[in-house]
Amino acid sequence: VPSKQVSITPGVGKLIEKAEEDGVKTAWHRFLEQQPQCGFGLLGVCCKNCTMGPCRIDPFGVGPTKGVCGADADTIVARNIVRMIAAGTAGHSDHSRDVVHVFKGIAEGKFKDYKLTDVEKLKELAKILGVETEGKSENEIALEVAHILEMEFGKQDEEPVRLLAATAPKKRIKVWEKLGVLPRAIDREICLSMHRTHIGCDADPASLLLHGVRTALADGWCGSMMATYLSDILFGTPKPIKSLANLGVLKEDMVNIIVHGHNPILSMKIAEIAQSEEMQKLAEQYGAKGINVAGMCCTGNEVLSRMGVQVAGNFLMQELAIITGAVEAVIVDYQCLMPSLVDVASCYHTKIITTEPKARIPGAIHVEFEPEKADEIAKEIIKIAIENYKNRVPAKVYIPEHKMELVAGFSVEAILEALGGTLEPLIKALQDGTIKGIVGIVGCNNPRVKQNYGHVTLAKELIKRDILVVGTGCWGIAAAMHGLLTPEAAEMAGPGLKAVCEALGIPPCLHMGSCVDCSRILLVLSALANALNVDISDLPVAGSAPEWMSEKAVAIGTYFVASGVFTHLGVIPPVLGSQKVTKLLTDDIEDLLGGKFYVETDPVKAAETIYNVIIEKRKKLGW
Ligand code: BF8
Repeated sequence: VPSKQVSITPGVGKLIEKAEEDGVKTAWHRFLEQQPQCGFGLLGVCCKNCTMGPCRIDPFGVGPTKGVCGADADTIVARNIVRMIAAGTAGHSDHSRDVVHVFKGIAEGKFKDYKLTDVEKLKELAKILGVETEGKSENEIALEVAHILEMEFGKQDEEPVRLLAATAPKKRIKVWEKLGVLPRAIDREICLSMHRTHIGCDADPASLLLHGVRTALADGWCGSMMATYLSDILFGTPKPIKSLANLGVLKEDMVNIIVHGHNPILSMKIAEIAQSEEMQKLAEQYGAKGINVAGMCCTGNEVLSRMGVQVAGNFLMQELAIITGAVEAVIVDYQCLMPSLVDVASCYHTKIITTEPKARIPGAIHVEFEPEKADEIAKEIIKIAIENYKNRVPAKVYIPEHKMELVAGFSVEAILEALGGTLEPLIKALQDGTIKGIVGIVGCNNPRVKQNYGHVTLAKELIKRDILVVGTGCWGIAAAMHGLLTPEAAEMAGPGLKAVCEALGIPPCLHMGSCVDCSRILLVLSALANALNVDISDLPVAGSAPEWMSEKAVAIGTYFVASGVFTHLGVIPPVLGSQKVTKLLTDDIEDLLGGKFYVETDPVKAAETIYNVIIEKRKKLGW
C-alpha cells in the first residue's frame, strides 16, 4: 500500500508501514486485494433476493435486461437501496432500543449502577411527548416516557411516531403527510422495507424509494432522536469540553484501553470505572503508571462529548491502534467493528473483548455486558486489560507522537448557550450574510477516498466561504485530528465566520456528537425553520457525507434529503445501473421533498456547488 498516499492524517502512513514490516494486513491492503471490484455490485444491478438468482442486469443493454422474475434494473437498484436504508435504520434504532431498556430499568429501580443525570432534559422530553410532570417523581415521569418510547418501535396504529410529530417543523410534517411517508413505527417501517423488497412485491422504483424515505424518517426523527435524548438524560447533555485526538493519545507507560463501537451504555461505564482508585491501583501493581482509556469511532464521540475522553482515531484507524503494539484491550459493543481486529491482534498482545450477543467476533474474548451488573462487568473487563499489560512487547511498540487539541460537546443546548440563550444572534448573522449558511458534515472513512481528505478539505473550503460547519461521527474525529475543532481554526475561516467565532470563542466547525446525534442537526434545522416561519428546504443549509461507506450513512443521507436538505455524497452510491433511480434521487425528488442528493468525489468542487446552492437559497429568502 502506498502509505503516504492513502491518508492525510499524520501518523497513519507510518503505521501502515509498520503493519507491513510486522506482516499485518489492514483494510487498505484488503481493499487492494479486492480489485477489480464487481461492476454489477458497484452499479447496484445485482439482485440476490431469491434463489432463482443471483441475477445481474447488463448495464450496456447487450446481455439480460431483466432478472429471472422479470425485475429490471430500476426495480433491482431501488430494492437494493431500500434494503440499505432499512439496515441503517435498524442499526441506529436497535441501538436506541438498548438505551430505552436501560432508561426504563433505571426508572424501575433495577439498574442501580446508572442514574438519570439530566433531569431537566427528561422533563423537556416528557413535555414534548405530552406527559404530565406535575406532582410526579423523576422515576414516575421516566417510566411514562419509556412506555411511549417503547411504543414508537412497535405500535400498530396509523398515527405518526410521536417524537417526529413533537420535533419536526409543522410545514415539513405537512409535506410528509401529503406524500404519505409519515412513519408510524420504527420496526414497522423496517419490516415493510424488507417485505416490499421481497421477491414478487413492490416493483415500482418510485413507490419503493418513497418507502425508503418513510423508513429513513423513522430513523432520523425517531430512532436516532431517541438515542440522543436518552443518552443525554442518562449521561448528561454535552457542553463544550477540551480534549485531544489522534493515535498520539496512547501512552507508552500506561494500560491503554480502546472503547470502540456506538453505545455509551458500555463505554461510559468503562471510562468511569477505569478512573476509580481501585482500578488505577491495580494497574500500578502491574507496573503501569495508570489506565488510559481512548475512544474510537462513535462510542469514542459519546465519551469525548460527555467526559472529554481522548480519541484515538476514526473508522480506518481501528486496526492501526492495535498495530502501535501499545493497546492492552479493544472493548467493543456494535457497529463499524472490523472482524479483522482479531487477526491484527493475534500479531500483538492486544485482547479484543466483545460484549454484545448481537456483535460477536470469532476469536475474541466475549464478556457479555448486562446493565444489572454494569460496574462489576466493567471491572472484570478492565482487569483483563490490566493483566495483559505485562504481555506488551516493548520492541513492538511504536506510538506516533501526533495528537491535536480540540473542543467538542456542541449539543443544541451548548450552541444556544454560546449564543447567549437564543437563536437570534445566529439568525441575524445568517440574515446579514456574516455567516452565509450552515453545512452538516457526517459519516465514515472509506478506502476509496484518501482517508480524511474529503472530510477536512470540504470543511476547510466551506468555512473559508463563511459557512458554519457542524457535524458528527467519523467526520468529527477527522476534523479534530486536523485542528478544525479549535477556536484558533477561526483563522482559516472567512472574515464573517471568523468574527463570529472570535466573539463567541467557538471553533468554525462544531462537533455535535456521534452518528445518532445527527438528530441534533435536525433539531437545529427545525428550530431555525420555526423561528423564521419557513420550511427546512428554504434554509441556506446543506448536508454532506464525503467519505461514507455504511448502510447507516444511507439512512442518514436519506432522512436529510427527506427533511428538505441538499445532500452531497463524496462516494458514488450503488445506483448508477438505473438511470431512472439516479434521476429520482438526484433530481425529481427535489420537487417532492425540497432536498436531493448530489454526488461529487472532488471535495473542492463539491464545496463550490454547495456554496452556490446556499447562495440561491439566500436569494429566495431575500437575504
Ligand atoms: O455511526 S461515521 S464509520 S463509526 S457509520 Fe461507523 Fe461511519 Fe464512523 Fe459511527 Ni457513523
